[in-house]
Amino acid sequence: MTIYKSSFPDVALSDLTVSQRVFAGIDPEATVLIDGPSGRSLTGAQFIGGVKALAGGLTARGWGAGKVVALMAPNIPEYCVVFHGAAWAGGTVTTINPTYTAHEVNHQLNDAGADVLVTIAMFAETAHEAIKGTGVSEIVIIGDAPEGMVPLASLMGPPMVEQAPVDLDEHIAVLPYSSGTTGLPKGVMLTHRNLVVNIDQTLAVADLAAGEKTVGFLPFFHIYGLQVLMNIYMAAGGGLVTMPRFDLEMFLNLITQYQTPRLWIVPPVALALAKHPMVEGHDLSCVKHVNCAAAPLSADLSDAMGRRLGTNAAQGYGMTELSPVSHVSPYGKGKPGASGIAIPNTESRIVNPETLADMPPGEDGELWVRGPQVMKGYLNNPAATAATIVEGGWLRTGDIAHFDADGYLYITDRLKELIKYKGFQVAPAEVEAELLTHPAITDAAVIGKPDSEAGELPMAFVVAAPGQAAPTLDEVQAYLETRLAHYKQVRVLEVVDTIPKSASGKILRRVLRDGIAA
Ligand code: AYL
Repeated sequence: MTIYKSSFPDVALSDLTVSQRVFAGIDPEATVLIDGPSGRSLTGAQFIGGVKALAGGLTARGWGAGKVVALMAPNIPEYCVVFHGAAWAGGTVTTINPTYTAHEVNHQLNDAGADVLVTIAMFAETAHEAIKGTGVSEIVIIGDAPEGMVPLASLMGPPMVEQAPVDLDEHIAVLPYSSGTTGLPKGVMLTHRNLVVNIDQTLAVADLAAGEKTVGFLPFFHIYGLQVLMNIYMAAGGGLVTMPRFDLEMFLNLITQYQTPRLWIVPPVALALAKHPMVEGHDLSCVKHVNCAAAPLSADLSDAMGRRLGTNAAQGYGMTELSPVSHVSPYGKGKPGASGIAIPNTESRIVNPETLADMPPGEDGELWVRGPQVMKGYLNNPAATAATIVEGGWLRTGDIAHFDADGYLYITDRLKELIKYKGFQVAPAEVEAELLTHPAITDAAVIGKPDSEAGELPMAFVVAAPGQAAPTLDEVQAYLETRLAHYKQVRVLEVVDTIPKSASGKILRRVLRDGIAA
């Protein structure tokens, strides 16, 4: 067995909950949360006070310890109050993409066993539709609530002074969704231990300074925004300027307004920073370090962005199932095309996915990772958990990679089905299942088609039902619109006679991928 160990000394496991850990890094007097568009802000004391008051109110309403709070909101300061309010009360938060259709929200509410749904007025209608047939009886609205819904402000009760007791290794603090290596999106069970150790592992390397501010546009419902921006950055004493949705001009303005030294981005934003003419009109000399993660960033693009900003362009690597960080590029030490080096307490292997033999150094194989940040498992899915976390506690990432002589990780391919559209996960199995409900489609397969802007585009191969004409791309899109969020939409369609499958009936995605590359 060839094990690549982190070059950093281990960090000790701390016995704090995620909220206790984040609060420990916060200066009560400092401005810690700022709503980008309006400038409305919270000090550390206001933030922590809000969390404790909400924890009190959630507990009084029976939505505290042991309950599941579904949080479906854009990035606004209250997002962080609700997340930590539920955690402080001993609950579990499942994070829902606010652009989801009612159909998708309904599925996640049921799968996660949600007890209450917190959202904003803009999504009240979707929420109302989505809770039908679920365990959610009430909808809580951040801001002014429509008739029949509960305003978040009304839940601000007498504060819960102490953290509700939880088992750090067993209690699920957050339940984001990820499709992992195969199949439908699954609830990823992350414990307080997972989240807290990943904060400490990352901060041991990241060298963040208290009092810095960054612009937080990466959605908090995804593990990148949730952990890296919200928890890790705030635990380091940083201030978050939140943006409810990405807008390049506002992003650039906020960077200069708050003199942001570091940015956390995804590849499509790297492309904009490297190429978009709008960047010319802004003085971004305050930016010293840019971390890009969640999807591949080519050495060329990383170089182009670094040159234009006059900064070090670096990558991090990880996945939801890793809380999410396993590899980062320390400050000023990004290597073009590389995804970083292992953070403390983290071991890696590069394994031949068929024979399970370790590959010789420098050669490509499947990346396996072991460390205290590995998830507890997939919710209600022991089979998927067992296929992903194998003997010895190794997590099979489904990514193809190698290490160079300096211990830098290079992700070169993806073994798993997952499609990344602008850094967002699209599970082919989910899109296929929806396509198969279309009356004129008898079989379907979905793969990612390489695209310079989005990274990959969901591309569907469909077989027409006997005696029927296959639907056009427009028809497929109109059909999927009410079922799937925009980013999962089929962007390319090919009608075929059959879908290539193995003897056991598995779609041969590689054959389809090779076919479009030819
Ligand atoms: P999920 N290069 C190539 N592919 C990547 C990279 C990268 N740097 N980072 C992530 N991926 C892909 O759960 C890879 O296929 O988490 C991986 O299995 O939505 C998958 O994305 C995981 O997708 C960090 C470190 C954020 C990690 C993250 C979260 C990644 C997104 C910040 O510093």
